[in-house]
Amino acid sequence: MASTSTAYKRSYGDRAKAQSNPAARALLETMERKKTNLCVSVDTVKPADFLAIIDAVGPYICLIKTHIDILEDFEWSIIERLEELAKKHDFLIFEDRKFADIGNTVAMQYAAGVYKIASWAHITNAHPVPGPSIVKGLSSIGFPLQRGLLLLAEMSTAGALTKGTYTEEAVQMARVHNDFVIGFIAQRRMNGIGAAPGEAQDEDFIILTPGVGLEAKGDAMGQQYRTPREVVLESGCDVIIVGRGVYGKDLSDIDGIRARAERYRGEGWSAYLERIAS
Ligand code: 6AU
Repeated sequence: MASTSTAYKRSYGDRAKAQSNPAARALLETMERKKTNLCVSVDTVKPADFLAIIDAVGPYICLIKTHIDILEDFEWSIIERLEELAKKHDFLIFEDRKFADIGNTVAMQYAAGVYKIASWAHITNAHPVPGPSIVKGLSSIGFPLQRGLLLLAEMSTAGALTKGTYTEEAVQMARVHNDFVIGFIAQRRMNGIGAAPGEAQDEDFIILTPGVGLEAKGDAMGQQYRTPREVVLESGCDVIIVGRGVYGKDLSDIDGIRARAERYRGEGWSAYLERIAS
């Protein structure tokens, strides 16, 4: 059913105050402070490109999104450099790991292995497909470290199975664990979905939305793009996640990358201003 919560019409800074999870609060505060709802997804293979792009887009973003397992020649110094850049430019780190296994396994994948994700990523995400045990497993590691989790309630790709009761049950799962689950990867506002009338009136999940592009409508592999305005103003999402729209085809064109980050930041922020003014 439709949401009665109007949290999404309030300012990010105002919403930060009501968040109990430290990662959620820090994200919303960063958005307010830096006046940006842009998250750049740096899906590059070479560590040098990865770090150069992050340094270039840093001033325009609230969050950097990584796929750490894409990097060639991974070494721990990349994480140290990433953390230095996060401090220098004042942004948070989101590892897009998309955990999808039983609680016991994901707890180990999150804490240990090559990447030790929980030790550096403020936010990570998981598919709700295994049921609540995945949240319990990840929370056993991440909650004590003040991390936050996003559930993938909807995907951006054509033909995605994340719809109907699947999406509804993802929201119910988050509601039960809302100390650790801070929001969703989704294409629209999720507050109130599946709740009984009168319930969940004040809930305020943060919605991070991929599938954002100003030039293309999609790619050759099922990705679908909407504009920042459609996503933030019309669908009530909070953070726009942009990958190729920002880093483009020529990873050495740092000026172009910086200019595109600035453009997406402007588009996302003006859509947000229009939303809270309405
Ligand atoms: O802007 P793009 O298309 O270059 O990149 C979009 C990024 C990629 C995807 O792995 C990710 O967003 N993504 C996700 C996430 C963030 O979980 C979910 C989804 O439904 N679609 C999607 O593209 O790094």
